[in-house]
Amino acid sequence: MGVLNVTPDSFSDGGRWLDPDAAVAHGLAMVADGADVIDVGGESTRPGAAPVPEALELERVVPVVAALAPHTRVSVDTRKAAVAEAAVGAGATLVNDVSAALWPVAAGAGVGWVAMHMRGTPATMQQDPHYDDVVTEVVAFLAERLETARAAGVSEVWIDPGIGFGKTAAHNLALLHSLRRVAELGAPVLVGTSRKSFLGALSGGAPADDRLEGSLATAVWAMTHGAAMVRVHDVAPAVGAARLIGEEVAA
Ligand code: HH2
Repeated sequence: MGVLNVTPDSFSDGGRWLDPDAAVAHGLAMVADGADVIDVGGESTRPGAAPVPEALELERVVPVVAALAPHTRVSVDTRKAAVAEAAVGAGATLVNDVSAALWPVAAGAGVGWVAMHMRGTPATMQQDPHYDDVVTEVVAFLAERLETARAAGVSEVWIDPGIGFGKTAAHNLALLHSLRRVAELGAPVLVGTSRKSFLGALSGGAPADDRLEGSLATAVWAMTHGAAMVRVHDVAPAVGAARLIGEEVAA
C-alpha cells in the first residue's frame, strides 16, 4: 500500500502532493513501482495534528481518488463518514479508518474496511500513553471490531495494530514482536511503520526522510510475522523486499 498524503502537514511528505496533478502523478508512479493499493488521505494524523474541516478534506481527496481509481485499487484514509462515502463514490474500494469507527459506511457501500487501533486522538495520543499489556489490549480491541464489522455485513475486514498511534517506542516494538497474535485473529493484517518517529528514536534521531533502513527492516519483519500488507512511502524498495521474501526466501 503506497501512502499518498494530499496534505500540507503530514509528518514526512506534507506539502509535496497537495497539488492534485502532482498527487495523481505520484500515485501512478507508486503503481508503476509495484503498489497494489494507493492510500489517499487529506488529513494528517501525526501526533498533535489539528482536525481538518470536512469540506476541505473532500476537496483534497475526491479528485485524486477519481483520477487514480481507473488505474489501481484506491483506499481512502479518513476518519469522516462523509469523506469515506464520497471517496467510495469516486471509486475507492477500501476505507482505511484510523478511528476504527466507520464500519457502517463500509457495510452500506459494500467495500472493504481497515480497522486500526489508536489510543485517544491524534491531538493527544502521544501524551504519556499507558497500557497494562499493550499486545493483549490491542488484540482484544481488534477482535471486537472485527466481529462487529463482520456481523454488520462487511465482507473484507483488515486489522492494523496502529503503530505510533498512542504508543511509545517500546509499545510499537512489543506489537511488532507479537504480530502473530494479531494475525491469529483470522483477518488480513495491515502494518504501517514507514518513516515513523520510533524508527528515528531507535537510529540516533534520523529525520523522517532518512528512515529507509528502519522502514524496510520493520516492513520485512511485519511481512514475515503475519502481515498481509504494509503501508509505505518508499514503494520500490518495499516491493523489492517483498518479492525477495515471497519468491526467493520462501522457495
Ligand atoms: N499511519 C498513518 C496514517 N494512516 N493507516 C493505517 N491503517 N495504518 C497506519 O499505520 C497509518 C495509517 C500515519 O502516517 P502518514 O500518513 O505518513 O502521516 P500523516 O498522518 O502525518 O499524514
